[in-house]
Amino acid sequence: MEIHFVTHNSSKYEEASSIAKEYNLLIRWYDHEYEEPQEDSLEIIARKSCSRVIQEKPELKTLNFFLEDAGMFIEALDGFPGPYSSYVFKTISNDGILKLMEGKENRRAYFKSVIAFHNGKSIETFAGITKGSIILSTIGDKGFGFDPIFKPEDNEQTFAEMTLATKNLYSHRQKSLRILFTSLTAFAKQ
Ligand code: ITT
Repeated sequence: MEIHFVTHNSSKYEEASSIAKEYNLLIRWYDHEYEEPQEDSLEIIARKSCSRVIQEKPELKTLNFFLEDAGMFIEALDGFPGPYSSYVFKTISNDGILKLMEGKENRRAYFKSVIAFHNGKSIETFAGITKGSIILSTIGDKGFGFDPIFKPEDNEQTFAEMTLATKNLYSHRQKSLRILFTSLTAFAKQ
């Protein structure tokens, strides 16, 4: 089965590709930058983005593909930036988040990943969550996005200190991807 991952983010593709190999699946990178609809829920954003990319790239209509929308939700900021993570990262980035968190004792946060998979006919969504905390200053130079300020629960390292293989043991994305890949391999065995 040929599966395409529509994303403009090469790090996301590398994480997904590495996990896919564990399931004997090969996923292809479909590099396409699309504008995200602004909505309150990642599920709705992912579904609407699927419909949007099909309109922009009609060849996707008959292909098996998925895309993913992720966000970081900070408890002390009532879930901000959440579904607005992309815009917030582009504008105030990690330093801006650390400023907003100055003096906050509650550092709890979680990452959520929602995959929307299009099987040529319909769209299904799969989600994964990883809880953790926002540290006091950036640490690490691997990964991307908010990785240098996020430390998953029960771990001494931030995502940005981890190798790709280690991040793939803890991340929100590996959780949603594993649900998708498990369902695809179960389907292929039928
Ligand atoms: P797409 O082309 O797949 O949309 P993107 O980088 O725009 O790639 P998202 O919209 O899903 O990805 O991500 C929203 C923001 O959250 C974005 O700024 C990312 O850098 C950040 N983010 C997403 N996943 C992350 C992760 O695993 N670690 C750190 N930051 C992450």
